[in-house]
Amino acid sequence: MEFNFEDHPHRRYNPLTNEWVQVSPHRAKRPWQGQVEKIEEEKRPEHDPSCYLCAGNTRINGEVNPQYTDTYSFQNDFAALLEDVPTGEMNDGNGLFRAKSERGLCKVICFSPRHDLTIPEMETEGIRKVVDLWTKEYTELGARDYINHVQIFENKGSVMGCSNPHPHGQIWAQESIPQEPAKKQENQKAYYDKNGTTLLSDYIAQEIKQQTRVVYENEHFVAIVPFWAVWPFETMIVPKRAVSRITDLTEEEKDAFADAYRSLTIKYDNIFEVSFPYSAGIHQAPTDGEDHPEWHMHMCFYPPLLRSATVKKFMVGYEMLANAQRDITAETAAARIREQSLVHYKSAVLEEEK
Ligand code: H2U
Repeated sequence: MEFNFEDHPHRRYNPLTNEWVQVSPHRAKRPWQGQVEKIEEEKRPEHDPSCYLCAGNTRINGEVNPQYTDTYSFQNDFAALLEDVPTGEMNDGNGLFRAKSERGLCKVICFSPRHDLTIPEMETEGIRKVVDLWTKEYTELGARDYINHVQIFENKGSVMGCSNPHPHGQIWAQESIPQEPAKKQENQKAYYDKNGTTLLSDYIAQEIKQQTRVVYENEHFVAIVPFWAVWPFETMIVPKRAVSRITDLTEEEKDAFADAYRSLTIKYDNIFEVSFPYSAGIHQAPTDGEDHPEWHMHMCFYPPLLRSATVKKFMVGYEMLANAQRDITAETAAARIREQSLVHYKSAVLEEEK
């Protein structure tokens, strides 16, 4: 019997994080007798008077949101990071009890005044305005001399802990470079120093040639299920040019970014005909005043759903105690995403009803 990646258990390597994932494709063939039902999604109004993020409404702390027409950002009223923190450090000497003060700030980014929309239901022009706001925030927050990292992210869906269905994301900006981007920085730097090219430009060149894990592509961006994906439908949107940070994208590339973000999330929603939950975020160069040619920015999507609108993957047991693990291969997941229409299932229904 000869080994093949489609049928036999194996491990895959993630060169960005220097971590491994256990892949068990043979398990995906086991019978499934659990739920497969669709869920009824509540119909939301365009403006909800009780929503803290809608235009003109009063937030919990009494501040009133302006009558914004596109995007709107504000400092998180319950920020996890604070600017005004005295500097302090603790180290017991042999490194067993270490702690360090951390300064930073958190913002909330409203994607649209429309309470009833999500990114895949917005027009590309509207999403482009979100990209523009991310660019502005990265620039302004990163310009503060003590801010060395700006983490842009979106939690979509209550299953991901999102507290409000109004389309929004967050930004946490801070002194230290957090662990995930720090790992990626180290590995990208080692690769760049050795090869003189970014790890991701060499990687996506091969992905584009092979096409097996590509789920969407336009002139400037490619969306792929990475070879080393952990979450069942994990993807990554990567600019084709080696761009270190969002502020280095050309106007045309920003349009292409918005298009890729929209197209990928439409396909996601169409898989189970449900608003597909995920945590997504941009990994890019730190704002520490250095050039960072090794960094190739990318946006990661980590959706928890596995088999249906309600059956999600749990990162428990072996994953918690030993190693990340997945059943369906990245190639099978990619084929499933790729085959989805670029017309959102809700607008397809509307078209049919006409
Ligand atoms: P999440 O739904 O992704 O948790 O984001 C909503 C954020 O909005 C959350 O971090 C903030 C919460 O602290 N928020 C305010 O800053 N002001 C409010 O009036 C309500 C919610």
